[in-house]
Amino acid sequence: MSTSVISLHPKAIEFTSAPKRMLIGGQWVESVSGKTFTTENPATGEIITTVPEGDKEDINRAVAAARKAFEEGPWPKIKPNERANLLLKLADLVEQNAEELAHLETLDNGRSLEFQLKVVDRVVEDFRYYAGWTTKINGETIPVSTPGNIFNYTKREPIGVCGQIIPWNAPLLMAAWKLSAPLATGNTVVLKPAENTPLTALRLGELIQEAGFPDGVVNIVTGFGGTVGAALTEHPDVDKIAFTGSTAVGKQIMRSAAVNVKKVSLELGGKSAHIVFADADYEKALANVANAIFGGSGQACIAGSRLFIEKKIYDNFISDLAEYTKNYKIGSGFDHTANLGPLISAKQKKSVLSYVDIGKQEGAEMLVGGDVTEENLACGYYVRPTIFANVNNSMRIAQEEIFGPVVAGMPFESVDEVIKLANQTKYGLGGGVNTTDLRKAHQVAHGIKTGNVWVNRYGVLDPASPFGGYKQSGIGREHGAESIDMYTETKSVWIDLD
Ligand code: TXE
Repeated sequence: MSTSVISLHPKAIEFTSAPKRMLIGGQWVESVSGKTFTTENPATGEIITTVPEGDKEDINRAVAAARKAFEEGPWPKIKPNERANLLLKLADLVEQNAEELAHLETLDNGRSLEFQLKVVDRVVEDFRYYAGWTTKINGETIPVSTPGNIFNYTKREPIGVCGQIIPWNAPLLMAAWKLSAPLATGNTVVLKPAENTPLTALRLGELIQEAGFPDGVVNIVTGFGGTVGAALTEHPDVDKIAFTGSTAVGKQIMRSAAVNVKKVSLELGGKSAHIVFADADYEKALANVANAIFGGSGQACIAGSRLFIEKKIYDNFISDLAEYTKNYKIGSGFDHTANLGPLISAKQKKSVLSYVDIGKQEGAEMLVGGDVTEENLACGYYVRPTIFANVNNSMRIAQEEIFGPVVAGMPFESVDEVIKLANQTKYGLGGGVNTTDLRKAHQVAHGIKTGNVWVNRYGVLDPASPFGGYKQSGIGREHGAESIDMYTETKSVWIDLD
């Protein structure tokens, strides 16, 4: 092993040394069936530990615990400032255990330790931000024109039991997003982590208990999407489902949620356009473009996977991008000299490489990339940063979410043309513009149909600013005040003062 590789944190070793259990009604339990499955390190293919394989019966128990906590436990009587204190305590505990959480995340998900440490900071921010909201969820008094002496006001009330299904590409961050706002607004939760990356959610469960959340307020059920995920979505006693994952599963969830007209919010896939104008700061744009697609090996819903470069600089820019990334060091997230980590699984690697083949068959030109050849990386799930030139916007590699380090480069000549090209997709999650011309920046920002647009710095996020997608990239917005709306019902109260 090279000396640049950081050793696993002792607390992460301890956490993974025993088979894990899941959290239901304040107890750490095995699955009802007793079945387990394994989670593996994508950098090596090695098994990390075993996790309970939940099923319908486990979901029934978790939903019952969440319902009880919502209706009868101390939770409904807890004052808003006490909810804030619990969230603040949790934030402190996450901060105190940042190293361990980051190590567990790199181990389970593959992305670099340096990145995961920054993610933990964002998780802390998220809990603190929504702790602040608990005491500010006001209703309104409404001057109605109804005949008589009527006083009308509104109240914001929690929805009830929320089923929160999260993916593997940002497991801890997504767990935080799916817990902070619903808990701040007084809901109870059943959280289902992705089967590939259950570890940080389970550790977070321990911290939730340590913070003092009442039993049943947060339940965590591990298992597969087709069983645990489907059971949660179909459950008649779940009031809301929030899901982050593929558009295909998002559609299925909408159908299943119809059983009892659950509230549904979805954050789905993307095929975001990243635009480079000739007037952009060239070096900064190169780094920005590379980071937007190769960060996390392209496994980001907002990945800047369609690259539009102004024709005047197209040839130079795309070949410089190829040069820039050719020397990326591929390696484990624990190797602090590596620039690009593994994909999540053998299945994901196969799928990404199949798109590389599709791109070639479609007639696009692969400038760099493809499979790794180094023997020491053979057991992990690595794919090189892959850059395609001569892409047509209607090709599959320009239209389908690859979720890997593959970018499709295309030239454009005018602002109107690039806005049109950027919008030719079923998705609408992110988009980026690199320019020093404020006018062009605003024109593109207004013209593209996406939930987020970044000018000169791709992918920045903050808990105060809404995040979500247009078109088939989703329904609803997480973060900011929009999440408060999403996790509350509005009640209108009418009082006849006569
Ligand atoms: O996602 P799934 P997968 C996209 C990306 C990727 C593709 C496949 O394009 O290549 O999806 O990844 C749970 N009912 N994104 O197969 O299946 C599942 O257990 C209820 C984009 O891993 O959508 C996991 O917890 N739940 C995305 C979660 O859904 C179900 C992030 C996501 O898994 C379910 C991940 C079902 N029937 C993948 N089936 C993003 N927007 O960031 C699965 N799940």
